Amino acid sequence: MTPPTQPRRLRRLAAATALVLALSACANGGTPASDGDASPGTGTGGATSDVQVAFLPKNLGNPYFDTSSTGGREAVAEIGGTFSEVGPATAAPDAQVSYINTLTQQQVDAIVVSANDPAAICGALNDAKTIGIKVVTFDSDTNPECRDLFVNQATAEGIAKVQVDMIAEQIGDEGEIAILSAAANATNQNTWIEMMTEELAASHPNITLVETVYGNDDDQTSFDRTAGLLQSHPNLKGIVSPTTVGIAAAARYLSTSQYKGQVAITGLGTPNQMREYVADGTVTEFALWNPEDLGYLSAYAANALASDEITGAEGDTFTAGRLGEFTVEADNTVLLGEPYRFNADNIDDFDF
Ligand code: RAM
Repeated sequence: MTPPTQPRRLRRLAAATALVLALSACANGGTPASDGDASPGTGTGGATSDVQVAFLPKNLGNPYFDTSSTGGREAVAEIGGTFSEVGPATAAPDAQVSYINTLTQQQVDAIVVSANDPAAICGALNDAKTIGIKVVTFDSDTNPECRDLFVNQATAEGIAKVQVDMIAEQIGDEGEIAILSAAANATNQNTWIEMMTEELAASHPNITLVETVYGNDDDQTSFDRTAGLLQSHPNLKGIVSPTTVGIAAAARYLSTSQYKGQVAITGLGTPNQMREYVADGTVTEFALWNPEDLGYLSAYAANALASDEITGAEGDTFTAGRLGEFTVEADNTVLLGEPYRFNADNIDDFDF
């Protein structure tokens, strides 16, 4: 990493020294897989900077986060900074704490994190903020006071509604459904589930949500939970999985089972993971946004904060390279767009 020569780093040096000494006794997070310094950028998002941006997904090994990191890496290269990614193996509530502590010791300029729990990482993030590190949540938020900005992939209402609409269409708007979620504490899935439940009650009186189970964004656990749902609920007509890991595991289970074509599976998935199950008729339609754009936007937001271009206040504007200009909305939130539906007619137009 480059030596701390920028004014923002000098400003926080004294505070950092004390905190880093304290943290060094307890931190055992991984060393980031740094890309090293990129050449000064040619991005369209404004001035170049040597910003150090660290991405911290819910867990490693999830193609969704591999894609968001691809976007983050692209943006940081355009800016001329240094990109790194670290993360835990499992999506447990406090599994990210040690990684945040290590990033704080290393005095990166910004941490871009998808939270496994709204509160469990707040202490570590507050330590980072104390020494001037900017904190951007993306994909799955913390409590608002723990970060400077949340980059939201789409409105929670929109994400909930598209999933309810799809399952209603696929089961003829009646019968039993279940939800296969990610980790039980995940901020994003829990927000969407709450809104899906409200939307079902308000607009789909003949659909009954019989159970919600948690696959922890782990492929095997999600596969086993799918089997359990089908055994426990013989009249099940559909499963909604608001996680790319869950929907792919459930589709894989269904595709070789007696339930293929009988029990619908929809929710949020990546086209590359779902392609074979759309092709073989297991899956009719699912939705998502572009995770690469989400990571790209999040990295530009992190740089805008770290370079003091914005503070993250409502009404602040910044340019995110090829995605153009964004305005910070209420609750220090930046919105990427709206969810998009994928089906046999369009899935081959996408590669992520
Ligand atoms: C999984 C993760 C992520 C979520 C997507 C839809 O990859 O749980 O947080 O946004 O699914």
